[in-house]
Amino acid sequence: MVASKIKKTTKTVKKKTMTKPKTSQQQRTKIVCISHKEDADGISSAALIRQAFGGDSVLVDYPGQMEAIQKVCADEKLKSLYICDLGLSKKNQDEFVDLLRILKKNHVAVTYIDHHDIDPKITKELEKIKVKMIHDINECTTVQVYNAFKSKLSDQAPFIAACAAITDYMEDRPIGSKLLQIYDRQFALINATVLTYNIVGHQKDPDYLLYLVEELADSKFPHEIPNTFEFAQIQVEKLALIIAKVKKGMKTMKNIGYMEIMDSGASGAVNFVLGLSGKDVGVAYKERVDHGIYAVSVRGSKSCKIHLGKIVNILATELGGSGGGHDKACGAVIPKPKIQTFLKEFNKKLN
Ligand SMILES: [Mn+2]
Repeated sequence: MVASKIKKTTKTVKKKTMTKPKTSQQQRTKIVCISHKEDADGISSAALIRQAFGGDSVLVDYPGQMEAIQKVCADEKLKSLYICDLGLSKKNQDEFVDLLRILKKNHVAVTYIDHHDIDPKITKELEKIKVKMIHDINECTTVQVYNAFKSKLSDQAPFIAACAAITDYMEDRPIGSKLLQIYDRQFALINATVLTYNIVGHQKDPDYLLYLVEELADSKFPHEIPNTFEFAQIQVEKLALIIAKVKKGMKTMKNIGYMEIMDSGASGAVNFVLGLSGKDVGVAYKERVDHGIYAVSVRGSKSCKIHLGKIVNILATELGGSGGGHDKACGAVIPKPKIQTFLKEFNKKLN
């Protein structure tokens, strides 16, 4: 359903750009950053882009990613677009290239900054149409944003980048570790964690997420934003309840621990599923009633040697969904009736 909706919009966009007279470059004034809304790396990337270039922030999750990009691309005032921390999958990568190709034809400047696994064929195509690519799988997105645009950023920016690196488990990478070294480790850890809990706990409050982006863009530290610690404390208490629920409701197959989550985010529970199952791979999934799909979170233990993001990308696409991400942390969107097949097949592929 989602796919057909998106296709329809693609057609309208193409039609518009072909039949209407081209908007001249002078009329294009808008700067927009589309970024990932579910974690500190996405929110912080949006904040640093805003600090460096101003403009509007559009925050999306994976199920809503293409629809949002569609909508922004159709804006005839768009002058410059930044896309941050949004990995591509087999399902959407071709459409993504097509959309950016239309933008480039209309002389919109496009910068794609990310660190998720990407099909080399897609990298080539994006470079061919002159999308500015900042892509390194070894540093989180915010660290790459900082590194590319530091001359336009404040003294607080490396701290925000270090916090994002921590929450993406990438604070041991060459640039990320240097940024973390500037600060006291505990000071960075508590700020990163408080920021993350405020983001996770406000997923259904888009205005608050935008407010966070604005505050961080305004050079505030997470601890300086009112009530963040109090809110984080409430989230910690909720997580403690999730631990008890995971202990009760988690199931296992040979290679995975898995659980359907009803009343919290799947990504908040998945690490407990991984840890408490004793397996090398944990899966948590939550129904998105409005879309008829499951949002799936997958995590691998340190001893897991398989690139989970690549497997999930292929399997999810085979099942009519989409997915992908990192070697030990990735996600998928799976059509509701296919979730059991997904679990069984995923378990098999891990043999
Ligand atoms: Mn990230």
